Amino acid sequence: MEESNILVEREGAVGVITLNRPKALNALSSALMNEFADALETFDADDEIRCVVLTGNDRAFAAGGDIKQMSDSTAADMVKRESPSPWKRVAKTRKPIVAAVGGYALGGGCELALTCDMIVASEEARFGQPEIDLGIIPGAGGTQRLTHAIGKARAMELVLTGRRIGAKEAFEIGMVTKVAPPDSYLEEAKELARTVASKAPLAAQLAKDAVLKAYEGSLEAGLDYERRNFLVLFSTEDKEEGMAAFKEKRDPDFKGR
Ligand code: DAK
Repeated sequence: MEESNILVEREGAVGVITLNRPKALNALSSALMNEFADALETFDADDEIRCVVLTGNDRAFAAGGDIKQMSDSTAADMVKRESPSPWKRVAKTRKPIVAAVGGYALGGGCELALTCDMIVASEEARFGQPEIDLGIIPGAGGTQRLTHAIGKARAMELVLTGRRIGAKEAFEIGMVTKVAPPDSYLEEAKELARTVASKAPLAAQLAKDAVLKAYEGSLEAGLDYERRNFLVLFSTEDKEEGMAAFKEKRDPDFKGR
């Protein structure tokens, strides 16, 4: 039987979702994203669950969108996979979500962590937006949420160079809430979730809603704009070259076509 892409557990009022494609470093295939969005919506509708923890494993929270799936995808395939968009469904969750990031949170993995409401990172966590090395750009909020979180100067550098940063730097620039030792980051994320879960549930949901409103007016338009640019790049030769190079474990030779 095929293993599930996610694991779902309940720990009292805290729902825990674990990304479960360890061999692919939790690459976010469309199947995984749809299962994750379904699980999150189920928790969101469940009065007994008051806060959610999203995690991966110690090597990878998620190393990004599934490059092997995307390398064969045209812009049309990508548009179809976005109707409806699992990413938008995740962003619409009313209950607070804590990301517990153990290892790599790259590309879509970094964007997924940024879509959560707080990030507890292991000292070993690595964040980055390396899409530029594949001939594409972030397509799930990396140009928008990251810029809101850390400012234009730093976001621009990370998005244009693909540089990976460690947990300490991510904390210092305001990307993550808290850094914890590798053997306790998950427990600390759960502890944070239990604290949130002990508060008045409606107040917690409306507090989240109000904090997000601090930038959401322009965020929605920004996310749509980013998604369009992202999808357009799926019709370029550079995207074919960048993703082929990843699969063949070599450096890409971009031609600007
Ligand atoms: N996709 C598919 N497979 C991946 C993967 C990925 N993102 N990342 C790693 N893997 C696979 C590797 O191919 C390898 O598989 P095998 O060769 O064993 O079959 C296995 O996981 C272990 O990886 P490595 O052998 O590469 O492990 P290393 O420790 O040497 O390196 C690494 C770890 C994380 C540095 C490296 O794997 C890496 O650079 N991974 C790619 C990181 C990346 O470029 N991420 C960005 C992907 S683009 C969307 C919006 C957004 C997105 C998608 C859709 N919509 C709005 C529709 C997101 C796009 C992206 O994230």
